[in-house]
Amino acid sequence: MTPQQQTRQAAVEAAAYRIRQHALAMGEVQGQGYVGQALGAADILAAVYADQLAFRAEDPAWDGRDRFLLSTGHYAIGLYAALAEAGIVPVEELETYGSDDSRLPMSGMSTYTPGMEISGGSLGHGLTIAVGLALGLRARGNPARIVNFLSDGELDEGSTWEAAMGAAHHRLGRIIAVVDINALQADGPTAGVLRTEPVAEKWAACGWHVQRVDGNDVGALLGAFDAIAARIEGPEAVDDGGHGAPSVILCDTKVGRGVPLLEEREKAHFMRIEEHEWAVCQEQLTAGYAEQTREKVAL
Ligand SMILES: Cc1ncc(C[n+]2csc(CCOP(=O)(O)OP(=O)(O)O)c2C)c(N)n1
Ligand SMILES: [Mg+2]
Repeated sequence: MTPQQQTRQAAVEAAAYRIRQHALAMGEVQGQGYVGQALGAADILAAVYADQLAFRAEDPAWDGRDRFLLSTGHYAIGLYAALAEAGIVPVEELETYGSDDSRLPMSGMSTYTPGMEISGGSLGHGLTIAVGLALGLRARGNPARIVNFLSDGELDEGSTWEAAMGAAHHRLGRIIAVVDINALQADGPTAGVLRTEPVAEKWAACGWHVQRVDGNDVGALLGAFDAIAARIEGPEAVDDGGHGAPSVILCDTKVGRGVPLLEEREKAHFMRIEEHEWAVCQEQLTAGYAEQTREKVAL
């Protein structure tokens, strides 16, 4: 790894750590919530917001911004943490998460929160919106990219696959789907709810450029985004004014990642965490990050 790559990766890892800290702090206000998903997806959100997306913190509606669509409304806690890290939502506001009159409701609402592009509580709609948005942006000559964050549960939805076929058919090369495969859904393990594997082959059959990575490995995530950027913008680019195969990054992640106490929870979809456990969670998170940083220095 070059020193530049090291610096870049360390910056994203630091952002992921702060996103996890924020998510735990928000969860503590309510005593419960979708904390496991936020911790699991923190590395993806950090790679997106600290490294990939073009945005203006002071002008979230700037027309040149890349669009980040959170299909999974219940992951909003993770996105609020990332928006705070990005400077779009004030850090002090995070403690209002889930309270009456807060701009940060438990399920993501585009009309409430700056930087929240869509309301995503009804699963399986993010990619359909991405298709319409990509067609509209291309028609207007706007080269913005659209990153749609999906969960593995959303692969149970027919609308997701209709949109996947539509994106490939219309050659919407500026769409990047990022799927958080945490192997979990509300009713239990994904493998038991509906067998969606082999997932990579399904996306490929729909006409997508497919990569599958460890979604808790920042280096692997950045590599996957770089490969997509090369396809869209580099000297070898196959993207012709926004016409190309759309890209998907399948991210295998661990619910509760970074906090061993939560990684082992059985009822992980909606976690209830005892009052005395929150401090333990923050301590475990900090200890893990310190360890990770020390290992990097030793290498
Ligand atoms: C269309 C639709 N069907 C059902 C639900 C109810 N629901 C809420 S979360 C969830 C689990 C979906 O799987 P996933 O997003 O992978 O869950 P997680 O990884 O967060 O546990 C379900 C079925 C919903 N919100 N929308
Ligand atoms: Mg899931």
